[in-house]
Amino acid sequence: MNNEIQASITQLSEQLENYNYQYYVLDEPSVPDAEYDRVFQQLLKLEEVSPGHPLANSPTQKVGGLALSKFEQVTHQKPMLSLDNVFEAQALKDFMKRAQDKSSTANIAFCIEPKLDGLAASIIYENGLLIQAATRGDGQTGENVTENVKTIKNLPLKLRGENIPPLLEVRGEVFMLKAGFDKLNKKLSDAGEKPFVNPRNAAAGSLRQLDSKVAASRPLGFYCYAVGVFEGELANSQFERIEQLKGWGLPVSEEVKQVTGEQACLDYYQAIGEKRPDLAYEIDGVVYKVDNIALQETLGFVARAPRWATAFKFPAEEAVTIIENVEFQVGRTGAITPVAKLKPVFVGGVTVSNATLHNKDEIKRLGILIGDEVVVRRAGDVIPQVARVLLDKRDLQKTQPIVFPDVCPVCESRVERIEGEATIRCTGGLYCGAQRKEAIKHFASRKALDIDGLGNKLVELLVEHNLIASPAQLFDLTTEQLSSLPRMGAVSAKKLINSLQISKKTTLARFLYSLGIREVGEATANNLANHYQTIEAVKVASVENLQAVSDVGEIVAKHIYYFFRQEHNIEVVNQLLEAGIHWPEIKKVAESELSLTGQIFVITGSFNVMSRSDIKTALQDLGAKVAGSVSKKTTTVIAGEAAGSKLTKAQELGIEIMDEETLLNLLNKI
Ligand code: D41
Repeated sequence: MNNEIQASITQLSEQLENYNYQYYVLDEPSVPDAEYDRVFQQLLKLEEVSPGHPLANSPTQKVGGLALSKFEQVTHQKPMLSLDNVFEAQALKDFMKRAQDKSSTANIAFCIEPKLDGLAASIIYENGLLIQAATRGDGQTGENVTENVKTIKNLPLKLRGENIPPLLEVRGEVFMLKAGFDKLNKKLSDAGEKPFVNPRNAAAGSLRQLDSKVAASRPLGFYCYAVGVFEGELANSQFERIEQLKGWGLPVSEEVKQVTGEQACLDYYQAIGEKRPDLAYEIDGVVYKVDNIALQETLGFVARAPRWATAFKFPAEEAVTIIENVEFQVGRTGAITPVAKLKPVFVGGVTVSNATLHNKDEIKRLGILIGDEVVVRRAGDVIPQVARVLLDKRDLQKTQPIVFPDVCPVCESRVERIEGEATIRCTGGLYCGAQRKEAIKHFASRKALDIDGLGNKLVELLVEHNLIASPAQLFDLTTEQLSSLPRMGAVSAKKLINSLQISKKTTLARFLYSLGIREVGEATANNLANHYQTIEAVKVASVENLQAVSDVGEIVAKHIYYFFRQEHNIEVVNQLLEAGIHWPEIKKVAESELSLTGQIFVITGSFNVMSRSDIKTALQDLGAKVAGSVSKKTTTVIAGEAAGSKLTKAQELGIEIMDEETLLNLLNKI
């Protein structure tokens, strides 16, 4: 073969090996993907026309190719031992003490590694070239998975650096990256195939693909954690050996540490546990190894596990239990959530007896029945979830479907499910015990009845002391009742009674807003008030009729309609009116005369005659929308004094700009 071509193949191979090393091992990409692809294609072309190529360890071989009909058995030259476990700090301390007692040195060091949740494999390099990879199997014999392992992105097909041993067997864990796992499962589901239960199963499934092209498409990674057979000299410390492997371009976890002392060992466990959710791969504990290799040999092994290493696992995040019942919880805003009542089970370090089921869609997806055996998952501090049902364990005699309530379990108001939303909600906002606090806070808030001195804390106190159960009862409060509350003096009590009195004089728009009807904000309340002018007219309006109001679509119309069909809500509205809430009659502006309908205003700067919120209300009363920022859709910007960036932007976009005086004239004219 042409020497020049041979030289190019060597040069391009080295270039790609460097790119791979920088990208996957050092985690420092040196060139854009396109550059990598270009060099890769160049090498592919040369290899195609060169006899004897591609070589088994060419970078082009990392994409897979060979499909096997079965895997060959491989006998490990040195058995792959298993790992002992400890389940509590004391057992770890005992392990450390036993090792310390066998040593003449004080404070022996430990090499600490995260316990990767994948599967163990052995990889053999001869003269720096990857020649064989095998699964651990039973520790004696495994399967030859060389073709698949060669496709693992962060694993070199050729070692680099100085003093490479003529023979080197590295042992480590094959795992799947968490992000890649989610993507893979989505792809599998979309293709109608069964998703994997967890990244470990996905890694195992991928490694056992007979077609190495499939394995190549899977986001697998590998980290070394030990050396098997080798020829040549290696360091006499576990940690330093790991460093040596790193020096030869082999991937090792960044979290491997050399540590002395009980406390430091326990601190590591704590720290990595906290870091766990942020790691790119799953770990299920920490592995502690005596660092000194000579001491490892002194300690030897029992049965099939070394006495010089142990794993301290995190509490299991999954456990099996039974769904004894499903209850429905009403949230502060009326959302009704199904909650599984579980036979208590220890999971994620705590005993769990409830798990959220989210909504109807989730229950359908999981296919849960009451009485089912399920896998419950609690990872970190998140709420326990039902991960899956054990269908093979289902006993049809003992299971029954989950029935959603038609009425709120707290107040018996009607329950609604809005199209396009998964959650069901209680419609008894003003009346429902679960929603009382929020409803009254909203009622008293600044944009609603604006009851001075009635803050959120006080509302909570009033409800908790059973002094009020609905907004209407606010107006029956007496100074004596209020003074009986903690940190409430006679003066504050009187003041509050006074502001309650003042708040009774309001506007229809504020009143409508204060009722807390879903999706009826300030602007919609304004539009409703202008359109109907009286509360009686709003109460009786049909869904169709409501949709004639500017900005009210079918969904909002339904919210309003159903709100006024709830007996309890009507009761509260009537009580409020009886308590003396009133507003000035509205001068009807015919809809056709609403000259600002469809226009979008932005208000900026400060004003002399009208307040910003008065301007906003005035514009909204005339059918305009008032937005917070200037865009191409903005019709007019009302600019007061010291207007800033919004004004500049309006000028740039050529939007009409109006000063306060012009606005006042306009409002007077209309
Ligand atoms: O991360 C792991 N899963 C891990 C597994 C690790 N960091 N170190 C390990 N060390 C060993 C010995 C001490 C026997 C060399 C291991 C395993 N073994 C192991 N993995 C599966 C079986 C044994």
